[in-house]
Amino acid sequence: MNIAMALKFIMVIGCISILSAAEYTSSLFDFVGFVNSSNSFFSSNEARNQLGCFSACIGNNNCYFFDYCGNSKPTSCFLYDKGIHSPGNTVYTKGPCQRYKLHKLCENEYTLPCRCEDNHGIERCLYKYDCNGNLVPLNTSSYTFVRTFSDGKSRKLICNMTEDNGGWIVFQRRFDGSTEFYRNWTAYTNGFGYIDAEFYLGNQIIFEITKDENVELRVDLMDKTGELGYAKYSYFSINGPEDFYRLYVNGYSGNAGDSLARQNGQRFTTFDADNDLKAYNCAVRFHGAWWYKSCHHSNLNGEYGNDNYGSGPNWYHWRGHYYALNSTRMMIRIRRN
Ligand SMILES: [Ca+2]
Repeated sequence: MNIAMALKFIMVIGCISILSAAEYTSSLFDFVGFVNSSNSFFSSNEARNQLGCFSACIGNNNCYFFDYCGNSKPTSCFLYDKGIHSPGNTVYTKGPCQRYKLHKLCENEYTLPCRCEDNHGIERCLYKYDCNGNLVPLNTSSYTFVRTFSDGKSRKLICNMTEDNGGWIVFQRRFDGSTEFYRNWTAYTNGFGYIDAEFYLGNQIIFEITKDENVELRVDLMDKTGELGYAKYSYFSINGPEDFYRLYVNGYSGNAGDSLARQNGQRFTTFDADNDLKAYNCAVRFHGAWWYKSCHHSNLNGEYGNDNYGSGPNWYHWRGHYYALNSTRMMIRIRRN
């Protein structure tokens, strides 16, 4: 074994020691299904167990799939690449082998976890993006940072590094009702509140952060019993002030329901700036400030603790219009791939 090989071996083993076998299955590999192993593999090993097979695949830079055949004697492990040695697609509910597929490469995908890569002797395994686009270790904590915007003011921003692989800039947060959210157009343009308490970052700030980027949105909710819900959108943008910060979202996923669909394509309205489609001002009627249409399925800037129809911080598809949520958080992430 030469020195380069020895180093690589040590790095691979180092990577493996971080996770248990079970964690490997869920974090580094997707279970594809049961198969009859095909003969297109490029490498085969005797593997005493699944972990041995995981390790064999991780340790081989060409491996993207493997079949672990626990019933054959000796138990064996077949490795496949992404090219001519790719496995077939026939998957059964039962079969002699279990097929696993490796997740995407970290260099190409912002979504982690990722494969261990030996890049000119530098291990690039188990990194994630922070809010400034830097690759940082997976265990990096949330942090605050300062950025200056077009109004000349510096603002402290929260980078959430723990939720959903991190890299999220938080732009709205409520959890105790200590900050007044019934505010005018100027307040919602420039932001208000305190970064370590409740706040709204400001539509102009959100616009400036996101205008030249591909951005996703995450909305986190907590009800009165502490139950958590979320809604994630793979596409988020808002227009500039000339179009009253009109909202566009798409690509919903989550467990709280899509309560922004109705607000999609709408302009922002505050009590002193009626840009909604209703004869009256929806911000006044529902004590908030939002991308109202006529009027809303969500109202996260509504009055804290107000359970009257549509008036509290509502997320209609989760807890309805007569339910003020205890906590809300909205955050954006720039897609790095
Ligand atoms: Ca109106």
